[in-house]
Amino acid sequence: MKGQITLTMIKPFAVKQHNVGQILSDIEKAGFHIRALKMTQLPAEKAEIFYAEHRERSFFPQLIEFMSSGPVVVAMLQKDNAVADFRQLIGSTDPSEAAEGTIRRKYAKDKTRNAIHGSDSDDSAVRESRFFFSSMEEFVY
Ligand code: RTP
Ligand code: MG
Repeated sequence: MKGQITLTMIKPFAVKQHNVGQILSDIEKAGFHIRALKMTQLPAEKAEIFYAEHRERSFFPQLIEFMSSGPVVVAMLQKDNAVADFRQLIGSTDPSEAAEGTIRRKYAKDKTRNAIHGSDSDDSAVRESRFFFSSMEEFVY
């Protein structure tokens, strides 16, 4: 399974803009199988754990405030070469630098309100998937 999994979150701004359906559609059309899916809201303490690697960065407080500001839609996705292919589908962190047709180019507002998260490695994908989902919430169909 490792190498075939990535974890995504549709971030609060995109959820509030009612872009969940279109973003999930883009993801499925790009060949990703939705293995698990839920809507939830992260308390700040949980967002701090999820983004712990950025704890020392200047943007960390802003990131945590934003990520806990409203509901997120979380999905565990399956595809060959999932992590790299998904980061290509979503585009650069800063949407003004994201390629035409990418999810961030289409739905993001700025570097904080950048619409969507994608795991940065296979190890992160497994850790992040376990953070949100139990094995009973995971499906191959
Ligand atoms: P993500 O983890 O959310 O998928 O984003 P990413 O890999 O493209 O970017 P990462 O370096 O992991 O940063 C996590 C989130 O922090 C915010 N950020 N702000 N102001 C800044 O310079 C800055 N740098 C990063 C972004 O919202 C980014 O998604
Ligand atoms: Mg990241």
